[in-house]
Amino acid sequence: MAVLSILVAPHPVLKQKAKPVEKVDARVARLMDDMVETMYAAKGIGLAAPQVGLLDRVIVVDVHEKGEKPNPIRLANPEIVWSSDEKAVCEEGCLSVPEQYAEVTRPKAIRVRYLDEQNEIREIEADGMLATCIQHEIDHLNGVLFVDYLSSLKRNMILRKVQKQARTPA
Ligand code: K1U
Ligand code: ZN
Repeated sequence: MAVLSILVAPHPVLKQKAKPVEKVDARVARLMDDMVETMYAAKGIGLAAPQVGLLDRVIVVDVHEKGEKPNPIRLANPEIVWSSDEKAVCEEGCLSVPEQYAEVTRPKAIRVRYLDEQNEIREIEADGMLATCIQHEIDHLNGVLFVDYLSSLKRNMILRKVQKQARTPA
C-alpha cells in the first residue's frame, strides 16, 4: 500500500466531476487500499479519489472512535438512494481545506448503494457522523467542497487563508 499526496484547494481537479468505475478490478481495489492508508496517515475520517488527483467515483470512510477497532469502508460508485427529511448540523473539516472548519446542514440519515472492494453491490444505512462523512465524500465526487455551502464571504475568507498557509514556509 502507499500514502498518496492530497490536493489542496483551489486545485482545479477538486472542482471536476468524477467518472463511474466500470468494475472494481485490481486497479480500483489497490486505489481503495492506498486511499485507506492515506486517510489514516492524514488522520482523516474520509477521503475521495479526486483528493488524490484521480477522477474515479471511489471513496473511503472510517468513523471508528478512539479505542475501537478500525473499520474502513470502501465504496465505488456510491449513490444516495434515500435521505431523511430530518437534518443535522455538523462541524466539518476537509483534508483539502486544511485546518478550516465550519458548520454544514445535511440530511441526518441516508441509505447508500455502492460496489464494495469485491465488486459486490451493497447497501448501507448511515446516520450521525458516518452519514455526514459519506455525504461530504460524495460531494467531492461531484466537485463540491464543504465551503460551497457557506456564504461567498465566508468561503472566500477560508480559501484565502488556505492559500496563504500554502505560501508560508513551515
Ligand atoms: O474529505 C475529507 O477531506 C476528509 C474529512 C472528512 C470529514 C470530516 C468532518 C466532517 C465531514 C467529513 C476529514 O477527515 S477532515 C479531518 C477530521 O478528521 C475531522 C475534522 C472535523 C471533524 C471531524 C473530523
Ligand atoms: Zn473533504
